[in-house]
Amino acid sequence: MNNIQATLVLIKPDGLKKSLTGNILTRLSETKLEIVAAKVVRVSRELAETHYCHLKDKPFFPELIKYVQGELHDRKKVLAMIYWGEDAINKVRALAGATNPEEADPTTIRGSYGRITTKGLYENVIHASTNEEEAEREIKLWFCPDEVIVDLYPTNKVKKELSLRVWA
Ligand code: IDP
Ligand code: MG
Repeated sequence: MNNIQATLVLIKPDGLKKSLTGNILTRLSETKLEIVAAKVVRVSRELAETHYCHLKDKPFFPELIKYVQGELHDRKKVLAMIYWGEDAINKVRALAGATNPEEADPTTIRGSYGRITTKGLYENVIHASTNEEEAEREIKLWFCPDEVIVDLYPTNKVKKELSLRVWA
């Protein structure tokens, strides 16, 4: 009981291109989890490759990197969010459905909206962390501590001389 977790959710470029953001957020709201961070991200190659580093030896890796960077959908962005609350990781994974959209239960997000491309890539509209270790790695990769409204992991304070862009 009381297994409070955080999980990274990405609405991938196909989800954005298909105008599924509203539907997906509505589905995710069934979990009663809280959104504690959200932003639109233009995904660099480095971010894409680091996020999917566990798949770097797979034949579909180059296509996967293009996919998450939005090069297959002319939508060079993803919506990145952190969902937080009781059993967040499994709750979101259950709603997302299986990795292969053809094997995913048709009532899940991937089962409803995903497809397999002619090149064999699973376009499955959403990413969700699979376990606590992966969630921590991914959240730290996609978000800085100050972008999250709750304290998830220990932080350090560093003094840096920064050159920031501000509104003119
Ligand atoms: P997950 O997204 O369900 O956690 P992962 O194994 O982490 O699945 O794979 C990351 C992404 O790579 C998947 O969401 C999907 O877009 C793609 N992918 C995974 N396995 C395959 C495959 O066997 N063929 C084609 N694409 C795949
Ligand atoms: Mg995964």
